[in-house]
Amino acid sequence: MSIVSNSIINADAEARYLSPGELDQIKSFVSGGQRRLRVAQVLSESRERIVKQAGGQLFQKRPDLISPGGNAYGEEMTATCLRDMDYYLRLVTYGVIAGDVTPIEEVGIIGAREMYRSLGTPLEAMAEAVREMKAASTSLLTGADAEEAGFYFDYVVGALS
Ligand SMILES: CCC1=C(C)/C(=C/C2=NC(=C\c3[nH]c(/C=C4\NC(=O)[C@H](C)[C@H]4CC)c(C)c3CCC(=O)O)/C(CCC(=O)O)=C2C)NC1=O
Repeated sequence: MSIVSNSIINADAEARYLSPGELDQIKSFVSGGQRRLRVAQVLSESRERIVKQAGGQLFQKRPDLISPGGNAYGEEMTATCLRDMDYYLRLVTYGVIAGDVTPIEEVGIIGAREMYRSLGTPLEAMAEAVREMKAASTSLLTGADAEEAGFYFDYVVGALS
């Protein structure tokens, strides 16, 4: 789940102390802690704005999605679509905090492609939605913070593509 718990589980399985290499990795995880917390906080606090802005961009590029016959057509379906975007934004904040994609993968990626296929939700449009959230988010962050968040958005885009 995170480098700390993984290292401890691995070390304890062999009843040994953490190795210098593991301690180095944990040191770098800890020293990036302030940044990860800051990024997750910005994303959490701005979630409504990010989803709204990204949703607007998505439907402008893909009006077919909210037109009759589109997967997100109608008030209820559009709301479900925006809800899914919020789900992925939330999972991105988990990844940022953990410094690891595993929490995103376990909750939102495994089985997701099959699920969306069965719902008739176009995967490439779902990936585009996440790309738009990345754009909306990284405009609220600077430099290394934007890069940190960008890594997790890119992971979701790649995994849904
Ligand atoms: C946290 C992990 C998690 C995920 C990821 C998740 C996704 C998820 N999205 C769903 C539906 C849906 N998802 C969408 C999303 C979209 N349609 C589009 O055209 C767009 C491309 C896109 C928005 C960007 C829509 C429209 C539905 C409803 C489809 C339907 O009921 O026919 C459903 C079916 C059940 C329901 O309606 O709630 C699930 C399970 N649920 C979870 O618990």
